[in-house]
Amino acid sequence: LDTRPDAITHRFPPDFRWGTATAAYQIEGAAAEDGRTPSIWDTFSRTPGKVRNGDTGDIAADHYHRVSEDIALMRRLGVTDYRFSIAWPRVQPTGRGPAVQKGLDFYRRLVDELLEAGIRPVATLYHWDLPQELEDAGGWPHRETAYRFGEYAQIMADALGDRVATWTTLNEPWCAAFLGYGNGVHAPGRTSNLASLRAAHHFNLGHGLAVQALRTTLGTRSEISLTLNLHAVRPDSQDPADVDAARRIDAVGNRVFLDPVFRGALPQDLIEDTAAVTDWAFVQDGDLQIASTRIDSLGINYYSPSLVAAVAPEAVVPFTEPSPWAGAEQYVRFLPAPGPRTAMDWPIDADALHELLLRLRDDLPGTPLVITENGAAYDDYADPQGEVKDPERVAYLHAHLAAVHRAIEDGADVRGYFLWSLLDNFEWAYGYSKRFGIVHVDFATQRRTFKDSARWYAEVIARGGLTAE
Ligand code: GBH
Repeated sequence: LDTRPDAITHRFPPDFRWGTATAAYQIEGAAAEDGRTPSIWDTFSRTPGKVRNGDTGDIAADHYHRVSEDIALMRRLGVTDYRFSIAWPRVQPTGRGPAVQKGLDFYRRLVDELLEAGIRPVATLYHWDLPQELEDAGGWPHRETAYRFGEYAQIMADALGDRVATWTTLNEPWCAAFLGYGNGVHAPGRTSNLASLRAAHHFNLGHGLAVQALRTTLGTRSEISLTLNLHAVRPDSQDPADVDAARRIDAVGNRVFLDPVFRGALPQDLIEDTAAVTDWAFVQDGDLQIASTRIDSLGINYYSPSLVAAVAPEAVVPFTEPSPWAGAEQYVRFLPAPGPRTAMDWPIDADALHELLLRLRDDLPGTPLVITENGAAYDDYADPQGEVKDPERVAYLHAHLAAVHRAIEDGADVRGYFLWSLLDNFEWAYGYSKRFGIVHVDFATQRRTFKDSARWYAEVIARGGLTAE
């Protein structure tokens, strides 16, 4: 390990937070243990045709039974922080009423063991696993769900309090609202533009109610945050029509959450773009004020950019396919970005992350930023010595960390980086066919093996920065 100062080409601030990230449904397994009831993802994955190869999260990486082993992996990595999510149906199986002790105990033990290991717990309350009973009662398009979420946040604030360093309310409400209720690629698999917009609003409201519960209970003793998957959207040309196509995606992909949360208002252009879908009458007086309850930082998940162009005016026809872009879909074409791609077929573009961070530096002055997810799926392979090689992942991570470093130099207040993911896991609609881990998981034996990228990340953390490559 070369720790000579002059070997380091990109040195991060000394208090920079280095983490890995996971989510409950993707790693825990134990789907019916200790009182846990089905979430919308259990129902969805058990519905034939929804998830590749019929995979489910029933066992996943069996993390529920391997907490100590997985924390030992993080010790070897040397991470300062660990971002995990809490499965709502473990804690409150019907989404209402008192908590289940055994569910709380699991997360208490996780948090205690992290603290003993000197790793800061960063907990997300909602990474997409809504209790099925709440979906049956109407799900996120239904206003009540936001209030149930606020109550669940209160339960968790009371149970774990400030032993959790950072509380994140929601992970990627865009995916949950627009892939879950818009194009139906994610649970619960509903396909309605109106439902997706109603869901988006109730995520904003539920987020605000959760922030209020956390803040009232914890004051400033924990950091309170929200994680968005912001779309780094680029117009194909500077033609005003293409620029306007990018504006539409920015409105329904990014500002639909950013504006309520940071400005207490819906974007005016989004209201106009979606006029044929809704008049937004489901937004009640005071909702946007609740949504904008002050938070301490913004989490950003970034993987790849989108390249868009305008549909020629004479070609604009009513759109009939299910879409996650309510009100924009008939006006916008998504183009394949040039250049290399990951195993997800997502284009690789670290400059787009740098641009996104500078945009947030300018749009949200005074808001600390944290990269709460970044990483890549690749098919890694074992060499004859059994070492798991993943050079493309190392190259991806190096390029993106260098982009974060450049953004910090340019004045973006980026406080930390969480690598997605600690472990190979259940990759949603792709099941186990895509591997994002820096630790390989053999799902037949649950054996964990460091990939080269894990060794590389441990060196980056130990050095506090990147070397030339
Ligand atoms: C994250 O989702 C999740 O938080 C995490 O659980 C997951 O495992 C990980 O990333 C890897 O997928 O939808 O047409 O705009 C990221 C989901 C994927 C959403 C890329 C935006 C861009 C194509 N993002 N997607 S589009």
